[in-house]
Amino acid sequence: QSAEQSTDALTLTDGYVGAKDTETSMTAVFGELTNTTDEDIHLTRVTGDLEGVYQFHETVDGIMQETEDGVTVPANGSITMEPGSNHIMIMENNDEIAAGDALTLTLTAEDGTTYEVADIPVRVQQSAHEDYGTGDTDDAAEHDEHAGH
Ligand SMILES: [Cu+2]
Repeated sequence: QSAEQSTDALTLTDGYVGAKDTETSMTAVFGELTNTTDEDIHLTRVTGDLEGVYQFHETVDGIMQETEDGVTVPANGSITMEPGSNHIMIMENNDEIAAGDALTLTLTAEDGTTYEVADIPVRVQQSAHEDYGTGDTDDAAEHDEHAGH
């Protein structure tokens, strides 16, 4: 009666969590999520052992948003989560998440099966997750600064 738990069906390759300090309340999880089974896995829920609210996100026209219906990892296939594209968002976290820390994710499928992905390392990212977008705001700010001279 309790949901089946599987650890081998879904694997995360090159997975990492973006490091952050206490000034930022959000970060994200990236990597290649691979389905080793012969059936699609439709994930509808994600939680983790670091504090926060977890969501599946996608990026549409440079703006990230929660996906409407979780994420489907195709049978014997994979999805790539990377900055500027799909990712698992961690929000409302006010702790420092630093290199050396690790995250365990619990992914829950539509049918109730849970998949645990343990020991995802925290890594300092080259460019901040929230940097992508149109860049319009940055440009405007820069222009204003120059206008003052
Ligand atoms: Cu996001």
